[in-house]
Amino acid sequence: MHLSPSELILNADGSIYHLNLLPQDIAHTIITVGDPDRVSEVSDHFDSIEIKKGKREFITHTGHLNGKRISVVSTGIGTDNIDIVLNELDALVNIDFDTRKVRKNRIRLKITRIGTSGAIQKDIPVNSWILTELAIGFDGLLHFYKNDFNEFTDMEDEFVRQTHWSPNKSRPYIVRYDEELADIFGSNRIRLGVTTTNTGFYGPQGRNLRISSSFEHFTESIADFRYQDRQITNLEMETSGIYALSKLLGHQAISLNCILANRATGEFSKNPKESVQELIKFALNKISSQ
Ligand code: R1P
Repeated sequence: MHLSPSELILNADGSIYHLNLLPQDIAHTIITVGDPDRVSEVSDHFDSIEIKKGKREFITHTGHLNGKRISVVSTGIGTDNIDIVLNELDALVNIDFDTRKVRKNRIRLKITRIGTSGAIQKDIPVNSWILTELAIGFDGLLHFYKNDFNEFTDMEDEFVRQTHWSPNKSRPYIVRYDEELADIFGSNRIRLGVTTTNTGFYGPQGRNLRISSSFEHFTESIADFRYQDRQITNLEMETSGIYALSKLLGHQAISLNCILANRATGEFSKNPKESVQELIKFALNKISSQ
């Protein structure tokens, strides 16, 4: 099928619409970060940088570390942006921009998110790191794509039941990490977690500044959720979208989050920059030695 100019939008130089990248600009090993300023905090560790491009919040640096070609891309905040970034990264490798047709031989990207997040269990210290084994999406992005995800229907139903999830809200969906990619990050500093992703930072994460969240005691309620031996560890705004679209598109993805806040104890990291920097160094070391 030939994709029309309104569906596959290319800029005048042939680059993809939002990311502003040409197919040759990205590596097959990708790191995503939320904050555009975090891109250079990652690429500062590269041995060499070959490309620096960007548009809006989507900044990309591609370079080499220990002989490995790596692209670091900022997604900005939220799964609405993840929809753009994942589809455009996939188009860069799996759609021929000249013929506007999907390529027969698909490329599988390895995608690692290095993000920040808030813990909801008291025993998870600030500045610790969580690798998301299961992502629970409250964002609804998956529901806009045809899918046959049913591995976690029972856990989703149980979540809805235990938390009295309102039918006015999108049904939570659960997606698992890529185990093979996760294996490279083995370390006793990493805790495997169940991460919830939501569409906002205040009401959608149970924060009440001047207006109240419609879900009273939100963090306490989801912290109390139990399914077999699982409990929810942390909250952020991208992981479920990354896992869902990676699975649908055939890419491998994992999400690492540095815990900056603990919502149960009310603490916030005193050294967030250093803490994230340590996670970046850890992740780069593992990724570049593969
Ligand atoms: C909110 O402050 C942002 O920080 C977290 C959330 O997921 C959200 O994007 O992640 P990043 O630091 O990766 O952006």
